[in-house]
Amino acid sequence: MQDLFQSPDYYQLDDLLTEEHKVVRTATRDWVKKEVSPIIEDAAQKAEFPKSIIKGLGEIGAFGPYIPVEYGGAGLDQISYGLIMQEIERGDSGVRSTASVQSSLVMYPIWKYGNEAQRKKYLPKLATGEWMGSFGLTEPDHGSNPGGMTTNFKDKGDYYLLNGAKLWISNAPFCDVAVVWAKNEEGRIHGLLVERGMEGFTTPETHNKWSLRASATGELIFQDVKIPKENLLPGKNGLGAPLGCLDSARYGIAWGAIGAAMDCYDTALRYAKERIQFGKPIAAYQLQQKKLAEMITEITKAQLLAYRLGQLKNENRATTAQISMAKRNNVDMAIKIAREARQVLGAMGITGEYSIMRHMMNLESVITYEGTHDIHLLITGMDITGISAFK
Ligand code: TGC
Ligand code: FAD
Repeated sequence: MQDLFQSPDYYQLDDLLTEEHKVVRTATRDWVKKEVSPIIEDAAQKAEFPKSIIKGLGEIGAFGPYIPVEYGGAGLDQISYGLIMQEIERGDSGVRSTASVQSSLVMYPIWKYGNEAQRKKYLPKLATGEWMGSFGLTEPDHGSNPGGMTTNFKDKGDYYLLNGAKLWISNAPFCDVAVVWAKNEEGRIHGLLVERGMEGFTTPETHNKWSLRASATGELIFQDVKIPKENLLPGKNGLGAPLGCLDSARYGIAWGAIGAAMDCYDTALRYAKERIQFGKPIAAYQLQQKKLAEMITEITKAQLLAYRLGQLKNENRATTAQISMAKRNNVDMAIKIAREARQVLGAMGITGEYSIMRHMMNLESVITYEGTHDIHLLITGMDITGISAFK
């Protein structure tokens, strides 16, 4: 499938970007066209994560874009990070998932909550993709309510003994290290670095997904796993520690979803101008123009939201609730555009000849993970009323 993507910029937002932002975006876009677009449909059809792209993701700076250079990261600002996520998700949400997890859910907690020895041991290897990471928060009985987790560890003097299970974990089947959130004997949540090869640690893959098929999802199972004491993240504990990582990943998704939406819009626009019915291109009919005009309007609004959030992130002023609003709005926008774009293509829209159906199915995961659509609405509700409606 030839990748003819042309990025929409209806409000000339490029004027707001620095030269560095544009260079980073172009490099990522070119890489996605060359390395992701030609193989992704096949990978998704076969439900295989394309491991061959890991090295390239490291080379373009997609692993730890904002992590300082001294630890192997790219040392970029938050808008560059967002643009990288946008361009990768333009190719596929599953590939963006791999980059999000590695950057914001594995490298970020090691950088923010780890000690210097942990930073030096893990971050450079994670930045190149030599090591891959996963993030274990969700459990079979605790999804939206991670504070109820039962995975636990006991202090055995020389080591910690870890027991429990995590479910729905991106990258789990092949991860070299997992950042695992578990309760100590007092019920306080801590982060532990669990390495592949530790006795009692297994990572079975979850099969039969209709969504995010080019991303590997699995379980993290701990049966009396002995964790060296130096593998505990010392810098922060309590539920706020994993939730702090989610702020960073959700921010990346707010940008990423725009990429998926842009790809669906661009595909539908091109198709509508070429497809002739009743003697005219279907783009000439008002019903199709309404779809396309609404798509570009929603994409433009989402771009503005993400850009402003990026500015606030750069100034360390973005709140959890602002990030929730952008994640929720932009993923919802993308999924609606995917559904409309699919219809513009008629029967062709359901085939793997075009990316739309793959995006549409992927976005069903994106609207659920990192906090569901409902949970983000409740976060906004709590922020504006001061009253929690979760419990
Ligand atoms: P609540 O009582 O509100 O808060 C507990 C403690 O956490 C603090 N806190 C935060 N700290 C830092 N950053 C944040 N964003 C924070 N939000 C809250 C809070 O101040 C409190 O601190 P303290 O010291 O008073 O204890 O917690 P709650 O139990 O009522 O839950 C709130 C809720 C529902 C919003 C939260 O649990 C939530 O966000 N649930 C959704 C779960 C979720 O998003 N899971 C994602 C799993 S990872 C994933 O999906 C990866 S997919 C990756 C991919 O493939 O791309
Ligand atoms: P539930 O929490 O059971 O929710 C079910 C429904 O109830 C939802 O519609 C929800 O909105 C609603 N609901 C729940 N509570 C309330 C409430 N208080 N008020 C109103 N409605 C409510 N997790 C990780 O830790 N690491 C990962 O890498 C990871 N990767 C994932 C990859 C994929 C492909 C998927 C699908 C999920 C992944 N997750 C991961 C898990 C994801 O974060 C959870 O699925 C998500 O947080 C929701 O949890 P749940 O599926 O248990 O749904």
